[in-house]
Amino acid sequence: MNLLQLFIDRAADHLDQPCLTVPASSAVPAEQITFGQLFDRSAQLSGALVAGGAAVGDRVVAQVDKFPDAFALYLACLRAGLVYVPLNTAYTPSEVAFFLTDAGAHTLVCRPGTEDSLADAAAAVAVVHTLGAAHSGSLPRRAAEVDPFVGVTDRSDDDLACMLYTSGTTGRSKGAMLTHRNLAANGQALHQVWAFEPADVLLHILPIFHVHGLFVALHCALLNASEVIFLPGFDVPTVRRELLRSTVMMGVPTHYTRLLDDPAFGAADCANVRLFTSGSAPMTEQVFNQFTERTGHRICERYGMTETGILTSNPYDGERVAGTVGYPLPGVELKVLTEDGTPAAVGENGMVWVRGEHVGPGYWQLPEKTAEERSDDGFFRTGDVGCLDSTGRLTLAGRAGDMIISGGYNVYPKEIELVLDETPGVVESAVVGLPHPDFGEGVVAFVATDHDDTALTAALEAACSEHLARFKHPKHYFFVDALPRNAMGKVQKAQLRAEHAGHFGPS
Ligand code: MCA
Repeated sequence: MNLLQLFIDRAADHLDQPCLTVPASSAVPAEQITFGQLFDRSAQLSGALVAGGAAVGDRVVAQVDKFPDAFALYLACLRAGLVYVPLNTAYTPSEVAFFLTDAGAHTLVCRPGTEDSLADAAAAVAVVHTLGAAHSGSLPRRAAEVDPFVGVTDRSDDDLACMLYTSGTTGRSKGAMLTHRNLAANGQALHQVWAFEPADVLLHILPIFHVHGLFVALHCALLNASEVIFLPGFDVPTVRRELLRSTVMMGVPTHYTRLLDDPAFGAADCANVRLFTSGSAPMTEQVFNQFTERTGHRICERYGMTETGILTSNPYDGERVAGTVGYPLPGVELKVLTEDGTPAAVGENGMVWVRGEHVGPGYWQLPEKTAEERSDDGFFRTGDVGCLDSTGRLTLAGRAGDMIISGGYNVYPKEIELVLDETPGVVESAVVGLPHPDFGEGVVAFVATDHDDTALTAALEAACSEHLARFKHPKHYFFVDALPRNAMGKVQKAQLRAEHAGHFGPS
């Protein structure tokens, strides 16, 4: 079944009710649209995409800001059976070029004003449209000229709905494929375990180009026909103001840290809230406990991945334990295996494997990589290490690889090292994450060189600006004569992390 049909069915009795409310702010105009208007808008944008020649199964890549039309664009793709591929707005033209080519995209939808900088990248696609706030851009203009696409294209559960790129351990990003079934199953499971209620109002503070903001948050709201307060970004005064009439907020740990940094933030701000959830990065027990002390709320930490959606959650009606990510969602089979493939004992760390309807079919056009991370009986190797307690509650201990999570964004050191190593004067580099009070982990680079530090810093920053989204840029460079290596010749990243753990101050 097409996922959009599920949303339309759930909202059938609520078409006149507010769906997305954008409060007045400096970033985007105030706006409110109902469920009926959202679905109509998706039909109009769908009409424009199809008029441009996009056909069922074609990939539509979007790099757009956050406003109601941007969400309608996602639904427009579902409607016409197109595969929606959202991109982080921080990605540079060279990163976008890779995604367009790799996805074999038919259409690019970008921000008004970015067409020129994306012109080279866009040579790979048949159609380029722009989409901006307040219905600006060529896509809305085209939509006004053509007939809306009012039907909902038949899709089987196993057809692709979306593809989201995750950076790779090899430095090459992979398109994680997600089907209509994967998204429907995950949305319904979360809607159930987080006990959505008719009067819920969701405060939406996340970007809508990742699983967390686009699927976890918005699918729950759509399945519940709930109003969403749709903030273009995160700033503490606006969030405090809008929390007053919200019942649910989903965030990453950085959001909670920033709220706690405001000494005036407290229980009165949260009087109407029934649920705070956190994910995308580990939350420290300190932040969890401080939040409880200040507000009386125990944040519900949960765990997921782009490839799988959300896998586990602390209970809604049971004990939410700091530092744990709770129990598998309905429909998720989860096991922890030791290195020799046998089940880990209670409390023993091992690799987390998962299976179920939420788990996507693999990586776009990478059958070998897909097979590498899957067992013969269909379990997906998450790459996360953790242990189960005697009740089946999961605690994560870390990742098998050296991925960094900065403010909820995954950053793969290899991708950055490849850029740094290309810079003249660099012998080699090692990128690691160090504890950071705001972002959880902050990206830093150790650069082996005999060149002048100042000139080299400028060259490295220039190289990063050209090739990498800003959140991936090292926030500090350490220049060294040589990188520490073990007897096998492997760079000792753990040693670098330990020696410089206090660099960004207490975390
Ligand atoms: C912004 N900057 C960052 C980050 N975000 N640097 C490192 N890590 C970051 N996450 C930098 C910018 O480049 C800029 O640098 C400066 O900080 C200020 O930028 P601004 O846009 O104002 O940042 P912000 O609005 O303060 O953003 C912080 C944020 C944002 C709100 C925490 O990063 C965010 O929305 N994170 C959520 C990510 C998320 O949704 N992840 C879900 C992935 P400069 O000043 O040098 O120019 S989905 C997932 O992981 C799975 C499935 C799951 O389980 O959820």
